[in-house]
Amino acid sequence: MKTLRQLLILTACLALATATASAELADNPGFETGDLTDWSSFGQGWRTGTGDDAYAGTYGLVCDVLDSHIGEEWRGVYQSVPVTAGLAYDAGVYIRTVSVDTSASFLELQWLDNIGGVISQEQSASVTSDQAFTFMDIQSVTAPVGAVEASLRGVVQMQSLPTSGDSDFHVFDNFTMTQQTIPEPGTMALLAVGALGMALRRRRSH
Ligand SMILES: [Ca+2]
Ligand SMILES: [Ca+2]
Repeated sequence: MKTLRQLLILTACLALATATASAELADNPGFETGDLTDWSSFGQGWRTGTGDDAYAGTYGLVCDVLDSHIGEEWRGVYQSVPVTAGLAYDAGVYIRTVSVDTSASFLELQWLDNIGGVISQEQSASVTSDQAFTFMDIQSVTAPVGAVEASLRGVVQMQSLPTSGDSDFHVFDNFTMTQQTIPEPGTMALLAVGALGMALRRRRSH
């Protein structure tokens, strides 16, 4: 009976660890409010779209890069999520691009200290040509010493003004930011199997 109790406790721990791993830190990550609730933006061209502009749900976030956007090199959307220094995180977003010629987009994570200063930053690969919705990610990065928040950001860079009437479009949906668990669920499962094996062997030898 002791073995069964141990197994139940380990199973409960495992379930808890798994639940923690999947907790989404970002609010309104898929823009299903139909607007930029919980997000801030800089630069021109941001709006929500429907239909092909949604990877999931009804809405996605679009940045129009128009031939009228003179001098608007950098645009972005961002929100801050709480982090713990020393713990590892995964971040990502689905990006779709249409008619991209003179602009690029990527996912960015900025680690912020307790007065909002940027300690360091990480970026995904850059999208520089047209693609269907593709998961662009920053995997397994550790919050540095002093970090209390991460700014989760979708960034668009207009390298030069589009030629007349040839706008570029960058579409973002399903941002995600999650904390990796310590120990990871796989490790917990191995521990559980090991403990069960030892308990069974002990019982058999008696
Ligand atoms: Ca969505
Ligand atoms: Ca274009």
